[in-house]
Order: sequence, then structure tokens, then C-alpha cells
Amino acid sequence: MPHLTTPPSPWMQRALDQAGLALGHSDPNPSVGAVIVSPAGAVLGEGHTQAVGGPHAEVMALRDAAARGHDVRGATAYVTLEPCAHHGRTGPCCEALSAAGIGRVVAALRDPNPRVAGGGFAHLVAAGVQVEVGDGAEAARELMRGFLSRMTRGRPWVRLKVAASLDGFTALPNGHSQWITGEAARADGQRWRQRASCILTGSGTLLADDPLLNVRLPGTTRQPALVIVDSQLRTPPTAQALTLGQRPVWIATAEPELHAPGHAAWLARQQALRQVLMPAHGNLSPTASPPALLDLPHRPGPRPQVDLAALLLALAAREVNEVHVEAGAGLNGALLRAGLVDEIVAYVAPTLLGSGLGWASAWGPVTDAQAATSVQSAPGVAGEPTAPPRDAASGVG
Ligand code: AOF
Ligand code: ZN
Repeated sequence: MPHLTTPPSPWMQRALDQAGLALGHSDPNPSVGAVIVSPAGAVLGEGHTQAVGGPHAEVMALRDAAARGHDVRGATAYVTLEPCAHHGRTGPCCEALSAAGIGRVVAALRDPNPRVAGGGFAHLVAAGVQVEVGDGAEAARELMRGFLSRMTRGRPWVRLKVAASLDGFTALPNGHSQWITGEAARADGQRWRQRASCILTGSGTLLADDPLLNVRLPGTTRQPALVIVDSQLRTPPTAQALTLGQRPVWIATAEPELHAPGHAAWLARQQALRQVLMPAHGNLSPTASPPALLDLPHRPGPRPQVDLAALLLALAAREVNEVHVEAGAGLNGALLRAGLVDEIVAYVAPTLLGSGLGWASAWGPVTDAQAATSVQSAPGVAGEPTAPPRDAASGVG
């Protein structure tokens, strides 16, 4: 967890609180908050980013002020991201703010989206609006990590969830795991799922546990997409997670070479899965056209494997900001080996299992130096970058 060096100003904190209300609802738009404050220090209006296609935070705050009958001329707008400058799914917020007569804009972060990238600030300055940047930057960054990652690195932020015993096992040797997490951890896990763009798992987890992997919190407005890494297409068409609807399901697979021994069987399994992933089931994203089976670049051979780095690029192209990984030891280990894990959320149960299933296979060994520097944690928050970069290939499945 980053060390918060400069705390946000109280008004920016209020804007950050607004942004928090958009988490899990505005994706793939970043969760942004805005608060408009009069020169005398009264809140005139506030708001946050709506579901994609809906108004941005600034417009919501201006509307709120208008609804309350307040005059915003000369007021200060605290915003957690640079007001946009482009005509996208909505109009440019910078123009809405200057047209309303806002006198000053305090923004936490510059928007790295190439369609904005300083253009919002430039418009405001040209319109005679005073602009300040940086208040609450670290907290704003945490709220839109995935969006910032996609914009600056071209790939999503990858957060891996682990629940393990004190001695590091996720289940008994027979696969039973009900002692690992309690109510509080499960609820916390739901909140991490909710803010993610997609939940990533492997076919092994679907085969072993048949989980739903959805969000079951009250007030849920969107379900994250489900991404299944499944080189051999072992996912059972009857898996519960496939039959839920309400969300895109993407299966990342790797077609064997033509005439390879397993090719005909792979095609048959592909056909069976296509049946349950038909658009009629609501499993195809409105933004991503079929196929729901992502046949990605992969290392060829009789048993090809999904290229995980390529998968992340393909997900970014589908506007995936945050990837929430809930998978078994094989996929976890492969992601770590490939250096693709940005953050680990770990629930450690005060219990000893003695033996059992691990949570990351074939990961390590690490050097003394890596061991000393790789993991940071803080009470009640997620640790972050834990995976030292590796050169190893990133195949799995
Ligand atoms: C803002 N305020 O609350 C948010 C912004 O497709 P659109 O028109 O909705 O624009 C999406 C882009 O706008 C998004 O990629 C990001 O650059 C910015 N998000 N900007 O002024 C907001 N959520
Ligand atoms: Zn905007």
C-alpha cells in the first residue's frame, strides 16, 4: 500500500468520497468525484461518474447545484481527475465548467487518456479559470488504478485474491476449504470483485468448485465480465458460472494445430461451449462482438497454452481496467512467473492445516533481495507489487 505522504484537503476528500460511490458502477469509465464549493466555503453541488454513457462527475455536480438553486459563478470545483476535453459518449466537462462560470478548478490528477491529456486544463486556463493539480493525487490514483494502468501501460491492473491458512494452504489435500475465510473476508472479497472490470479464473477452478464468481452485494448495478483461461477447453458447458447471464463471458483458449491429435476433440468442445455462450444468454458484451471464445496468439504445438500477456492486451482492448484473479495454484503461479501480477489481496486465516493445496505453483525461488523487498502490507488494506519481474514464459492451462 502506498504511503500517503500528503493527505487530501478536506474538500478534495469530499470529492474522493463522491468518487468512491462510482466504484464498481462507472466502469470502464474511471470513478471520478466532483464537489463545487462557494468562496464562502459552502457546498453548492456534488456528484460522481454515472454508468458508462451517462454524465460525468462534473456535470452531475453542476446539475446538483442547479437543482438546489445555487449560483456557481466564481466557485471552486474540486475534481478527482482532469475534466475531459473530448466529445466522447458525453460532452466535454471542461466546457461545462467554464460555461457555468466556475472560477477555479482543483484536480487530483491529469487524465492520461490521449483524448484528454492536458486538453481539459488547457481549455480551462484559456477560458480564464484558475487550475491547480495534485491535491489528493495518491488517493485518486488508488480509486482509478485500472483505468490509469490501461491508459499508461496499455494493460489492465491485475489484482490477485488469495485466501490461505497461516501455513499457506488454500485447502486440505482433499480440496475442502471452508475453514479458510469467514464472513468479513467474504464480504471484503465481494467488494474487490465489484470494483473490477472482470473476474479471471481457470478451467481447473470451474471443474473443481463450480463457483458462480459473481457479485452478490446489495445495490449491484453491473456484473464484472468473467474470463476463463482454458487452453484445452475443459470448461464444462454446464458450469454454473456460464449460465448466469448478465455479463460477458470470455474463454481464453488456444486451438491445437490442425491435424494434431487433440484438434477434433477441441473443436467439438468449442462447439458445445458456443451453444451456451450464445448472445441470447446475454453472455456477450455489447462492446465486444463475438466470438466469446478468445483464440489468442499462443505457443503452437499439440498442447498449446494461452499467452497470458497477450490475454491482458486483448482485455485492455475490450476496455478492461481492473482484473480480479480468483484462481488455483496453476494460473496464479503462471501470472506471477510472467510478472503480470500488480497487487495481491491476501486473507490469512488463523488456522494451521499442516498440508494441503498451495496457492501458487512453480513460483520461485526468489533471491534474498527479492524476498526482502517484494511484499508490503498494511492492516486492512491490500499489499501491492509483489512479483519481481521474470523472464519466464507466461503460459498456463
Ligand atoms: C471527466 N469526468 O467523471 C470521468 C471522466 O466516453 P465518455 O465521454 O464517457 O468519456 C470517457 C473518458 O472520460 C474516460 O476514458 C476518461 O478519460 C474520462 N473520464 N472525465 O471529466 C468524469 N469519468
Ligand atoms: Zn467529462
